[in-house]
Amino acid sequence: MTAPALRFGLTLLFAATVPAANGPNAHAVARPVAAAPRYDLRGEVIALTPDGNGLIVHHEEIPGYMPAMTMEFLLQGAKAADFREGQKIRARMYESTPGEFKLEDIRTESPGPASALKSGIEHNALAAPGERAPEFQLLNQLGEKVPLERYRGQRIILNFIFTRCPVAAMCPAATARMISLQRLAAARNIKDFQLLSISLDPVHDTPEVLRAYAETRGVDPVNFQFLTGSEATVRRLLAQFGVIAEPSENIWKHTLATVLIDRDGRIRQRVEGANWDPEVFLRLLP
Ligand SMILES: [Cu+2]
Repeated sequence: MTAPALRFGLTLLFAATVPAANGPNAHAVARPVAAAPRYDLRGEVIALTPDGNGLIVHHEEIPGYMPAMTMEFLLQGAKAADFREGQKIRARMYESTPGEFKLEDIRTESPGPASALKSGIEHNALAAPGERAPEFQLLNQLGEKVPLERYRGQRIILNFIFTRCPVAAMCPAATARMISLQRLAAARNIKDFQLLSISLDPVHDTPEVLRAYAETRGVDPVNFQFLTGSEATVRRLLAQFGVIAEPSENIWKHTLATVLIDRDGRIRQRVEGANWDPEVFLRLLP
């Protein structure tokens, strides 16, 4: 392990294990914010955090301090709402309290080459409400073939996730919202709809992996399927739905979107990110 990686690992360890400022590592907790060293950061906004107070940023290596990674930041002197998925930023980052990182002096980079994340969203025509949802055939978590036509006449709420997602505010939050949507709908006796979560990491997310993921989270399989398929099929669907997933450090950096497909196969509603209110969809499922 290199020295910078070791140092960062220890920082996170302290954050997880030191409960109060009077512990054995009190020097780290009590360190004044003003004294925290600042580091220049370049990265790309992947999403706003679900609470709207921060950004999930995929940043480049910060030499001597931290390897490239995707992580959450609070903001100093800026609001998350000022930023968009896919924006390239430069900022100064610091550890405001152990394990909590902030960005200040954030500048969005001048036009330059268009970000793949941003241009992919903007140039996708099929993802918009009113458009016809693309056809597909995938496998569910039981290994059964699931053609989209199976659900013609029902409403479908569809998103893309991957089971290894390490960013709590991304796929885990999106899946938690899908589950709460399923439970709220059941409590209100709303029927004739399907929740579909397609893996954007199909090589890893086999039906068996998806089944374990669903069961661990208590998903009722009656109307919530996790789907996977060939790499080519999934990449095509991602493009057609305007969701971007790029390989990064053996996982995926990606955007999130959730769409409601109506009984006639047209996209009725689309919400970006993981931070959506289940009521946005429930009120369209009478
Ligand atoms: Cu994710």
